[in-house]
Amino acid sequence: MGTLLESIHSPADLKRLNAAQMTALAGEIRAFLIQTLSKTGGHLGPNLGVVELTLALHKVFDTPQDKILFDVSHQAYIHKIITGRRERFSTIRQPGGLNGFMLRTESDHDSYGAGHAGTALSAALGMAVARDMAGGNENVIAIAGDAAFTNGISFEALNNIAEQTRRLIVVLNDNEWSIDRNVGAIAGYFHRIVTNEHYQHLHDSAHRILERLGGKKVLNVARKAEEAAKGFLWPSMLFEEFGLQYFGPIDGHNIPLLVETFKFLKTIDHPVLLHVLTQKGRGFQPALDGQKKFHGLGPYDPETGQTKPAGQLTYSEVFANTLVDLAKQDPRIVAVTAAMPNGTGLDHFRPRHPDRYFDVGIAEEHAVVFAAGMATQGYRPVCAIYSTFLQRAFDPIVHDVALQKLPVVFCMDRAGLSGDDGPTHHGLFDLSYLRGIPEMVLMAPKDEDELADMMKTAVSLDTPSAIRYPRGAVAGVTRKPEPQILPVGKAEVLVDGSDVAILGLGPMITLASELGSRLGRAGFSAAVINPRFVKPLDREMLDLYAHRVAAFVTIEDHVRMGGFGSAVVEALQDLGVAVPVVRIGWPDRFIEHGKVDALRAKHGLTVEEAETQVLPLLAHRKRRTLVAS
Ligand SMILES: Cc1ncc(C[n+]2csc(CCOP(=O)(O)OP(=O)(O)O)c2C)c(N)n1
Repeated sequence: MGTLLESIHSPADLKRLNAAQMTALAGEIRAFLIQTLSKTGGHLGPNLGVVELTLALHKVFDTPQDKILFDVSHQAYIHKIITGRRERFSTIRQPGGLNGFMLRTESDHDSYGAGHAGTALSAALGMAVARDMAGGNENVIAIAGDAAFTNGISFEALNNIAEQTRRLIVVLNDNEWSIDRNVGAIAGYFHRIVTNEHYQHLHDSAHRILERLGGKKVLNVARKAEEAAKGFLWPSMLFEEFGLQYFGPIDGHNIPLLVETFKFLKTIDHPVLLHVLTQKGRGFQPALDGQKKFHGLGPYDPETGQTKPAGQLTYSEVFANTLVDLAKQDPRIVAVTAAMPNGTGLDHFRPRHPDRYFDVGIAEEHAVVFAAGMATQGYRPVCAIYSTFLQRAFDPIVHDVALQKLPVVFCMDRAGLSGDDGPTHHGLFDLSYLRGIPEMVLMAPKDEDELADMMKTAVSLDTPSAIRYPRGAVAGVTRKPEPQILPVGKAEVLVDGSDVAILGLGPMITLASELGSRLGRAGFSAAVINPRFVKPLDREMLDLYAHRVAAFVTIEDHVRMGGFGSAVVEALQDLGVAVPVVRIGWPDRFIEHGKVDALRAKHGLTVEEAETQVLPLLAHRKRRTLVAS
């Protein structure tokens, strides 16, 4: 670690540095980030892009009194380093360590937590209005990437800002990338601004003016600053129409320029938007060459950027390959992503069916209503959206898809615990929020072969449907040559039994089988069942076993409340049978980040826990005598 960086324990230490030292510090921080994240993994590219921007912000503003909000907040690592977390930084995303996003409970300097895109402007406006009401004087600054402006909430906030407050600073951090290339008209608009020759000229002269004035230390005098600013002021119609004075675009890697600009913006008594141009991955050639990969990744070689060769096939890949094949057979199938072609696997679909691939930007609500519109015209839209991000689209799923009986398919990747990313990214609520929606068919495959079957089933239905599958490697089963349509609402009994029925949802079937074997070894007859459908539930199967077994066990990678186990309890109640149900799932609290296995052990999603709970319920069942083999 460099010596300047070692001296930084709080923003006050940064404030003592001069411009040259800050520039040197930026270099040290880049080296530190590249080294540290090579071991932990994380959002390297976005953070390398905002080193100077974050240093300038902390030089000029005083957190925690002033509020700095990062949209998504995956790019807040430098903020963490500056605000007293440098020594713990090597624990980032590690169990018990720093979270990869801003977290209000982690530091007073994290004024607002995030993980989902598009919230910074609205939250900042809320804080600014609260300040105004209290007669406070603090500054509120929202930093949002260019892709955050593809999100509706950002525009809902823009529509509201000028009407609500006179003091708010919005920083548009424009690097032209989302995770993939940014898409849509707004991205095109930003691109035209930064490539416009006239702008380029203004930008250069602004640079010179500010540097000159900065040297004379006059920019903190508001009037003169305003005069100086005229040189680089260029009203961008879009933001000016929203009532935000637009400044920029300026070089987001020039510390003196950024510092002087922020000093000036601090003095302005109306909402402003500063457009800064940054380079994602700056200072690390592999990240510049591989923007998508280095947006967020696991450990890598800090010299070459090389990562371990891809291991086992993932559920996302099986989803994408299957969709490519299904789309060959069925011209009605179209694929929709909300800025996640890479994560969902749809970047594999894109070149194979370019006319039937739609990336709508970070806009999950729009994605779903758009899909509904296509479905009214006879298409079979498949929306590939992570479980956690689909939460955004709850109302469109109810109002636009289900109520209108439209056959939209939701393929919910990352359903279940996401691990290192933590609570903003765990997909633990989808069953709860989808289960109560009439018309919806809800499925969870036990392995990759069944995922393909469920996709084929889903596109054959005339109702909406959703399939949940986890992050990461598939089970590794032998695949059928062709997927099959499954009978809707029918479970699969893998092992019959008469003392206890164990229902393992999706890949949790492996825990169910293990529990079945243990109980078998303890002398009980355990049925192991793959439910396949959370809705409609296989009531016939439940009725059959309810009259046979002493207890059910349900195991799901989902919150217990309102999840699959709850559905089983409700169904048994409706059937008028009183058989106890041991429900294994996540408790009613937000689960921290960490390794999946360790978190399962901590929160009781284990075979041992299930066994402990179920054994007393089987006490009155006579154990079979085991014949030693
Ligand atoms: C609602 C929602 N959908 C999708 C994502 C996944 N996601 C995380 S960062 C990101 C791109 C952000 O791009 P930008 O705001 O331009 O910031 P940059 O990474 O380029 O600095 C996306 C799509 C998310 N965090 N939230």
